[in-house]
Amino acid sequence: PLSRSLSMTSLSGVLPAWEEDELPVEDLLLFEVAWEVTNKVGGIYTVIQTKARITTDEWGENYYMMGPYFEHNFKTQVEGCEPPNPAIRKAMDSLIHNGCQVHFGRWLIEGSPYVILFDIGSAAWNLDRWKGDLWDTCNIGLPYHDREANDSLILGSLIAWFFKEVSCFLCTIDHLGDKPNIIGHFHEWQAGPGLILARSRKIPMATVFTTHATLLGRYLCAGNVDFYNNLDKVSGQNGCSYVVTPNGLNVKKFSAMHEFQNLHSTNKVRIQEFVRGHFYGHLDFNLDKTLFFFIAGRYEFSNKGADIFLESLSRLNYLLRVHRNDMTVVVFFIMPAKTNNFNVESLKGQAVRKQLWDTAHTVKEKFGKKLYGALLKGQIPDMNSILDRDDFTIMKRAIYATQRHSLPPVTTHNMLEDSTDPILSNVRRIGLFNSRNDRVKIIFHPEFLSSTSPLLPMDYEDFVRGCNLGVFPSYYEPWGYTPGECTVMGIPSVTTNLSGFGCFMEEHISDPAAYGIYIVDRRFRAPEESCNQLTQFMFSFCQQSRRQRIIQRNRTERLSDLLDWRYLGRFYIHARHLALSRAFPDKFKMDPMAPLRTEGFRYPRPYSVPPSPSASLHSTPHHSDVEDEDDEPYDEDEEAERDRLNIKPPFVLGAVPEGKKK
Ligand code: G6P
Ligand code: 1S3
Repeated sequence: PLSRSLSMTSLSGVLPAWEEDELPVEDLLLFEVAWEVTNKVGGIYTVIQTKARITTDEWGENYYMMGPYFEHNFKTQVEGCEPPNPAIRKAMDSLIHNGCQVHFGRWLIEGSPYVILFDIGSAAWNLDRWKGDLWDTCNIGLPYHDREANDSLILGSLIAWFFKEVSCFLCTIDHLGDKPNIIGHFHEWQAGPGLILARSRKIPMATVFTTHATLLGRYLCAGNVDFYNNLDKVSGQNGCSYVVTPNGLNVKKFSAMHEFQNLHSTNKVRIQEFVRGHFYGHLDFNLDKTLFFFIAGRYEFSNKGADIFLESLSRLNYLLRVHRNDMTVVVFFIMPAKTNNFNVESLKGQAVRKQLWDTAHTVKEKFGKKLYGALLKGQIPDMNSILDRDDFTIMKRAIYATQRHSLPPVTTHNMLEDSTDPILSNVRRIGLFNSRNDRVKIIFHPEFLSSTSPLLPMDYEDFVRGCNLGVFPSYYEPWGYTPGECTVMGIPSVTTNLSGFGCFMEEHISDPAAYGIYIVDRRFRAPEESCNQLTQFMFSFCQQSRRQRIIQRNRTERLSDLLDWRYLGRFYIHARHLALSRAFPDKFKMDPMAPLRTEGFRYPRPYSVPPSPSASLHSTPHHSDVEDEDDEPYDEDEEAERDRLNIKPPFVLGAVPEGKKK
């Protein structure tokens, strides 16, 4: 049989199971088009790359990704091979025969999907003609010098041409109307011309367009349109249907809770080492009572909420001081800006730390040998003479090297636009200069992290694991991967109800803060109130004991199933069903009574959190000021099991090829 029942059981036993008839993928070809296929620019790359595994699992050899060809990307990420499908070989040959370069291979990521990559440069000589075509068919004109728009038209024209060839070839082998149907799924405006041209040329295929709202959304939202609340009215005269497709991740589950907790611990030690160097000579705070917060992403100061974050940090600093709280918060800003390499002071800090370490090691070795020698003779060594004059000299020299006459720097790099940089300007305004009295310290690392850095040699994932809280109070964020990445690693984070992620979590979790998802209300509150709310979240976080943080991390990690593509992939499946039922209504029917419904499913408040809202702010079963308190028996697995039994959610989906219903 071409169709069998697809039963997506819940991953953890908590999430809703899902029953539906599978599409006859043997009779279909799925092409997904994006500028970021094998080409990392931003979040769309993460969508495409992490989703590949579940899509290839479902579609096997009938799934192809398409995008632009860049020699370096191809050489480093793709294994070239022959297309297994004759229709694709034929279509590629036709383009190649006409002077355009097309490359085929397997993308070396999980799932190893096939990729078809089009060389924009090789086809650029057609640009004027293709601009004319676009104008003639849909009255869309492109500005002469707009390189991005021109490239997207060339890619789109090549792709529409390719689809035309594939569909012609399929017609030639069609006997009894059994040729495979094509689905083209286009991501974001750069892939848009391909969709427009394919539709205007009436190529028989089902089409899906996903906006990640990087540009289209920004323009729509910039006007006076309440975009997200009026999606159904924005669809235009052709009557598109829409599905909101939350972004997932490829979740790596550990078999035991303590494994990801250990990763937090080991990576935190690495961050502590860096901090020891950065604050040399000013290390008058207890690293065991220091929390690491961070914000990371594209440097869009107010869109990403760095503005309200800084303001809230200034208030947090005040609160920690007046309450005589003994916690220190070191906050990292990881946002790339124009720089001229690391600054001397930051590099010197790490050199000084290393020198102190080497000195301690040398003295320890000598000390150890003398101690060992004495014990062999059956003696306890004289502690007053076990270290000699030379030992004291090298120790004193090392300590002298730690003297500094300036405060630990706020930024790790030489900034090219130091005086106008928005983060630095605001740091100057609020006066958070890493002085001794400040309980909140700032480190601005204006470059993405890398494990090969001489300063902070950690990749982003390890860094996130070592931190205590990610803070992403975005103002404009269609989805926002950063808090989701924290969640799947079991690290609590702050998000907002103006981000897709925040809205999704708000919808599906009864007490998000208890699970380590703090959602700042930037939609219905004035900026001043949002700022206070963010300050309060951070201050409450600082008041938790270590044990409470550990419990909260366990809960955060438990949400990761909700963000796994194995669960969220169903929204993409739904979109494809919908497109097929629109393009080929005789063959694919969509059951109107069975739309995809997500409402109704919610993670309940954790079993151990008292029902009062104020108590849940602390997100903890037993609030305490004592670090490492461990006197109350507490069974986290038991809590997880109770939560699981507490949930009975429904999930339905429909779009079933005619005659193939069960
Ligand atoms: C993990 C480790 C513990 C460590 C803790 C630190 O849970 O398993 O050994 O004490 O992290 O947590 P903290 O919230 O203080 O960084
Ligand atoms: C967009 O990238 P951005 O940072 O311009 O697409 C991402 C992937 O869908 C999304 O996570 C993000 O919110 C969007 O804004």
